[in-house]
Amino acid sequence: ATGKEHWPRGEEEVWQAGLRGVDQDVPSITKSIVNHVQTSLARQAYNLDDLGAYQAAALSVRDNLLVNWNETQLNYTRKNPKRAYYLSLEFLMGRTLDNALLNLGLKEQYRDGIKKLGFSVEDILDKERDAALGNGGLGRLAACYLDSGSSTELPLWGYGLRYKYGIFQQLISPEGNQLEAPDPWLDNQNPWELPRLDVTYEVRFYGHAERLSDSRGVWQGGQEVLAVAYDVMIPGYGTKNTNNLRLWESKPKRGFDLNSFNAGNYEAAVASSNSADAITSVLYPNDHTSFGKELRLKQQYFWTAASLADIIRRFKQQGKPLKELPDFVAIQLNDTHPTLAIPELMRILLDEEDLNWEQAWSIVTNVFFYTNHTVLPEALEKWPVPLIEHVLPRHLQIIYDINLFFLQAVERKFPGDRDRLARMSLIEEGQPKQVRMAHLAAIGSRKVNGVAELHSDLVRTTILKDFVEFEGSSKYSNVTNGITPRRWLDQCNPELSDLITKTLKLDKVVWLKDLTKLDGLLEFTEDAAFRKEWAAIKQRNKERLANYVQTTLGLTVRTDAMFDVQIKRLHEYKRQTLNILGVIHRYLTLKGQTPEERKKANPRVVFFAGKAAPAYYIAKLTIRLIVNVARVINADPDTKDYLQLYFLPDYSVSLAEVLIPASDISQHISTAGTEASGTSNMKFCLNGGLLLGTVDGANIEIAEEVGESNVFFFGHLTPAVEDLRYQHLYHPVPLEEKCPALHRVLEQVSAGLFDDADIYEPLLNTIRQNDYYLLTDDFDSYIAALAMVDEAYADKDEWTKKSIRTTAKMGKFSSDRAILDYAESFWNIEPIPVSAKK
Ligand code: F58
Repeated sequence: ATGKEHWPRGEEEVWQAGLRGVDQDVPSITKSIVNHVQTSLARQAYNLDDLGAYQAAALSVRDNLLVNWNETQLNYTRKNPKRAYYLSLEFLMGRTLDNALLNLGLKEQYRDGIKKLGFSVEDILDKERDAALGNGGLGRLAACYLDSGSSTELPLWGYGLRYKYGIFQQLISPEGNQLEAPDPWLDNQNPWELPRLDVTYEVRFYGHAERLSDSRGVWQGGQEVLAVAYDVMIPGYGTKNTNNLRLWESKPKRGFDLNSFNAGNYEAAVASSNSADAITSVLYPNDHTSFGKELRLKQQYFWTAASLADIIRRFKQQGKPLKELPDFVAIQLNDTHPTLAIPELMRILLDEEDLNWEQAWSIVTNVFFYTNHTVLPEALEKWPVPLIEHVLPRHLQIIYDINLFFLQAVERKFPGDRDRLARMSLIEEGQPKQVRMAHLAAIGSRKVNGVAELHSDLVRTTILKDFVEFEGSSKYSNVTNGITPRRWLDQCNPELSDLITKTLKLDKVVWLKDLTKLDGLLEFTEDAAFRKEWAAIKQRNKERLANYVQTTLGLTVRTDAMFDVQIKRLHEYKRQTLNILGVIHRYLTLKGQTPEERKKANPRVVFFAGKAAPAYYIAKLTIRLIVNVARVINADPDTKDYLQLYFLPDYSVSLAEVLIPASDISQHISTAGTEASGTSNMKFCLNGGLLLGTVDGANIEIAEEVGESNVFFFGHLTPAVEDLRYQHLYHPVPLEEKCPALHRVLEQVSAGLFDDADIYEPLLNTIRQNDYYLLTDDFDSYIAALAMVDEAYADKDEWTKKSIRTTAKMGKFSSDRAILDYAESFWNIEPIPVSAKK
């Protein structure tokens, strides 16, 4: 503000008196909560339960967020910087209240105020439902990046969908089967969103497209659906900057079809409105498979079209010509899900803005950036050409045009190389033909990146090799993932955070915003009193987890054992099967020992949690095996003092916040080259848990930081994988010869030691037959690594030193580092702090 601007309306003093903001002392906080009880909830002290108190407290915190949000947005509008937009079909936010209090610096004040009102903060926080609008790592990464974008004061907005149902709730039947229940997370109102019923866009589907010239066309008819904006405030830590996450809801353009209604055909009257509502009704729960469903395609287009329209409207308000769009807008595509934004922006520029092809393509290829999250072939998105033609006829024409110009350019560089053209084409031949979305995302973007060094190398040398050869390697780079230390250390492990603050003699804001400061802990590894405190905190976190298991499952966990944790989506490549077969191996070994021999064993409690895609039969069978092995071994008096096993149902962000701080060792044991990065590996290590893993994804960079002597690595390396698979197919060796230990384990499962005989044959056959994920190759070294873990744990003091060193070296993995890397090397945007004045 220059100070010279004149007040837009009314009497400035009257406005300013009202615009004071929100007072943050305890009496003002209690007043505001009581006020919300009375006027927002229409309740009273007499009938207020914990849920009501949560809602009132949340509304009161929201007032603070709104004030900061408004100031931040006004500041952006005034300064008009280049902005970045993160397009993600998933934002796995978890709970908000505790995080908002932390970022606002109001935890203590609200704790006091809530206590004065007769409630406990812990009970209230526990009433909030997780916002579970994501499947796993990709969605949680998006949430961490939003936190870091605000915390580093970058002008970064998220765009996603407001699903009415998040990821399904997982129930486990008595037989051990996963059952799915809906997650109606919006049922008790959501205080964290702001409906913007005035911010709407029309989105078209179906209809017909006509070409008007070489590059221009028109698209008419079909179905029009309305996109309505809901804004979620994203507070930064230690700053007033509060960014926006805009989620779109679909609704019918007109309530219902009055003609059918008047003719008495009520079903037809609501049919079109139902189909409009359906678009944002549910998150697809598939993890690493591309399904080709029409509704999923409609979700992707609905969201990208609304987001682009919103971005362009905001840009146009500045009155600048569209050729300057890349100077003011960067759009990050979180995987290929938003790739339709590329032909959609072409359509807008060609058909609506009258630009020619070269102008339009040059804008597009300077605005978009693409992050790849997997090299697994079954996860690479492809859409059938006939489906796109039906739903988005104009976009198919544009995709064909992009392909034509692109292949002409390839042909000029590599004349006569037909195989290369076929490999690089946006269209895969076949019945039906399919559009390869990763190819479209790559050629339409300014930069392409993978999410850890090894993964980015694999992107460059395997799935996009031809593109690197054609376009040069500088476009293809790496940004290793990160996690927010606010949620994943300070919030989930407050005692450890306090100890770190006390030890480093730094304000906690300082090290939570520059995580490399953790390095300062190294010199305390030799301080026995410090180690004692460190170990005691781990112990209390283990007791907190045991307490959770006791209250939710009614089971008693012994806390004097090593806690060994594997939590992630169930998938063959993540090899939960290797882990459970390892547990059975340990059980059989213990059973074969005398009571005297057993006393030498290192007691271990193994935890699993994670959801299987509802249609993923082998993953569901793995859950069933874990549950039934747990039932048998937890009841075996010979072994139960040395080995316990738990499958914790309904894994979520909130459950992770309890499990991660309690882990002594965690497992990240994917077949080498399959896990792009992993991010829970970083969370465990940040909380002083050691890592047992394969040489894969970000495990490698974690080992580089903490030193190989502080991690437990095993298994074959990436370059060996292809060869081993070839051996399995063409020179198979009988399992009893190749890996007798594993053979013995499989025999016991087949024989019905844990469940009906034969139930697990389809799962065991994946190993006995072609063993694509290399369990038979890695089992022996896995068992050896587990033994090394036992041996290391026997020396508790040495183990604590490793734990401290691990936390101390995790600075690199802050999502602040990652988001600043995107901002500097890709987006070319800068921090825009909201002025400090209140
Ligand atoms: C994950 N991908 C990677 N996809 O597997 C993991 O290694 C990485 O750390 C993480 O991304 C963040 O980069 C992932 O979570 C999904 O969940 C998709 C959801 C939509 C359908 C396809 C899978």
